[in-house]
Amino acid sequence: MQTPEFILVTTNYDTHIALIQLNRPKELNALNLQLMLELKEALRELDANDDVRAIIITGNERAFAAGADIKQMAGKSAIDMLNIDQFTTWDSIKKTKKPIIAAVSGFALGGGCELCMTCDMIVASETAKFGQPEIKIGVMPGAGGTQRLTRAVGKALAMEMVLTGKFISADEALAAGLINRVVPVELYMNEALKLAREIAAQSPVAVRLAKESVLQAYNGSLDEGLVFERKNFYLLFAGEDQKEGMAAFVEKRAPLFKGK
Ligand code: DAK
Repeated sequence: MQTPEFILVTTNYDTHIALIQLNRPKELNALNLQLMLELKEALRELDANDDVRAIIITGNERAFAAGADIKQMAGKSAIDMLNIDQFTTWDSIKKTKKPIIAAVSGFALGGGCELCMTCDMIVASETAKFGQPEIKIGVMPGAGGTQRLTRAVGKALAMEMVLTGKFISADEALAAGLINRVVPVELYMNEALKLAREIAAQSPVAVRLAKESVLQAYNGSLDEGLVFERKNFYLLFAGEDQKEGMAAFVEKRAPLFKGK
């Protein structure tokens, strides 16, 4: 991949954690088309890298991302939007097999809120604000906001947020079930890293299939989900990590997982 302009990617092979930082600070990390393509490419590479077991996406203290770039979108026609086909880019994020944690501080609005909801878990600073304010600029969420927000927080709050554009605080987001945890601003990256380390210490193959199964529960019906889960559960018994994990438990020692 060419050196990206709007994101910073760092990888720590000791912890097996990769960090993607959205990096358009002056524009509050507004997600322009190039940034999204860079994010897509970075995730593709990290997903294919066996030394990476968990990925964190973050912004900066003031903003995770204040949405898609309104200035870039403002003059577009419906046919322009169709031809740009941003969905191919956005869909590739949700197809990432490795677990992704969003570490959110400040604004997570519009496409920024949709991006963190596309991640698997959200760790927030006390200063985080979540919202789908598209209604205030005459549109509506276009990257999954009406669906993922509703599933996360329920119809009443989602309807209010989507129809009025109101922001909710990190504490409200936690109470509503949108995010995993809230910590003081100086701790949110550490907290995200702690969670990533915990996940990276598990069997990568079990993590992959477990993530896929949780998403299946989230995406489909309960019956379909249960069949899907059952198949993935049996599949894990074909691998070495299941033998190692269970043997380590019986032998009262720490497991050594190889991703096989
Ligand atoms: N786009 C472009 N520039 C933005 C921006 C955005 N979303 N948000 C902020 N900025 C820019 C501001 O224009 C300003 O730039 P300058 O004027 O200095 O050049 C700079 O960032 C700092 O912002 P403010 O001066 O406004 O800072 P404040 O602290 O006063 O206000 C704010 C912060 C976050 C409340 C305010 O900036 C704001 O309301 N921003 C817009 C929030 C918003 O409406 N977001 C939703 C955008 S629509 C799709 C995928 C995604 C989407 C749609 C489709 N497909 C796959 C099809 C997503 C759509 C959206 O997200």
